[in-house]
Amino acid sequence: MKHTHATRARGLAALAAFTLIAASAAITTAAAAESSARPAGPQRPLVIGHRGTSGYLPEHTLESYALAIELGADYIEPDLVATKDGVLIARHEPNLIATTNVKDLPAFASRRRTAIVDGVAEEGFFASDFTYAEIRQLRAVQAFGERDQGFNGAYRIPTFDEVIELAKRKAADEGRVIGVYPETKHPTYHRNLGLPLEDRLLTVLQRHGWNHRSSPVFIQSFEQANLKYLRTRTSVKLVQLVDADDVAPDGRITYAPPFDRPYDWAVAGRAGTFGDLLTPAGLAEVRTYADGIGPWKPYLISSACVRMAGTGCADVNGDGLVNDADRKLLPPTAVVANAHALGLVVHPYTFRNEQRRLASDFKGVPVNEYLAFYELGVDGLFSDFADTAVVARSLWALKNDPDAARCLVQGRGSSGVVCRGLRWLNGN
Ligand SMILES: [Ca+2]
Repeated sequence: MKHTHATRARGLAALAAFTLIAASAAITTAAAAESSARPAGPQRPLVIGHRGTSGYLPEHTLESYALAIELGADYIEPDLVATKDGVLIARHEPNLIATTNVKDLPAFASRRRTAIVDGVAEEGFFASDFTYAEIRQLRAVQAFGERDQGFNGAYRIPTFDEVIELAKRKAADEGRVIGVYPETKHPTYHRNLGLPLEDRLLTVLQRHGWNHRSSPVFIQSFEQANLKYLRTRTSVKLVQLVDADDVAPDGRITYAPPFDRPYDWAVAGRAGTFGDLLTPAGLAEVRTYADGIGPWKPYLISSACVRMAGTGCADVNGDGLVNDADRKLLPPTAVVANAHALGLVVHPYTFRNEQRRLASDFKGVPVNEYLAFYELGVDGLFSDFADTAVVARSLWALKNDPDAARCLVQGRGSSGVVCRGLRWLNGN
């Protein structure tokens, strides 16, 4: 999960979001009068609301998750870290400094310290130094400087319990399945603190009746040993995340600590890189304990500099910045096909609307990136902007489902079944 700099295009994204909210509200009202069932057609890829709809609202808040659902996400994605008293809360990192207002609260000034997370020293405020009662005093902030800061301080930090309760409540409201896609963050780090995540996570799922094979739940991890452990403890679907450090000018994936391999491999002295998990042999190993892979998207379609300047990419679009917009796509890899051959689902991350994050081939239109990956056959994807992912999926359905256009215009498929609206196009 790369964090680079630059700004642009937020206004356009916000305008698009507003238009889509208005449009989908009208469609939903019309569809509600008559139940609809989707005729047989290609399976729709899942839209996973990454940290909720973090493109618009501060990540990992109930509001961010709820908006993702309203915009059409099938799953919401809480990252999980543990408090001092062992409560699982939704945060991207144990360090709270970038995603909350904790540094502005004098009561907690003395909690500031340096900690080692996966071998890297970080300064900040760490969840394991706070009780859940104290966490409740914090408020979330937008972690990406180029995104809207206007909701900073408005929303509190939810527990995993609350995230599941929200998913169930919204599912009942909307009459469709809404799942959760929790990530165990830094499992080795938490285990070393005496706050292991795995059994706590299963206890919460059990409490809500979601600790079984058919639960709308995927558990994800960048580490491997804790997924193997979870496989012995639960039948819930498991996903191996596959990270890397960067992409070289020629499109090769690069590896540097701590993004070179699962951290439990580093601790155990196992050599190799994340990329080893995606070779045929690596995928076969993943198949022994997991149901799918969550690869960083360059593993599926990488990109190279359009033109070199020194040792990096030239600023070919002349905007004074060097980023993905100065790259061109390379042919897709065989990872999707190889994973599917073993029965593994493929859910790449992370899809984002900002212009600087889009390869030149996409011509500044985020929908084009989604279409490329849907066409490649992914089973789902993680998006910061669920509405864009959903609209792109509607277009994909129109291209790939012979009944989709007929349904869109006439409200009935060739079999006579009622099929209307954006929700039908999206398979729910
Ligand atoms: Ca540029």
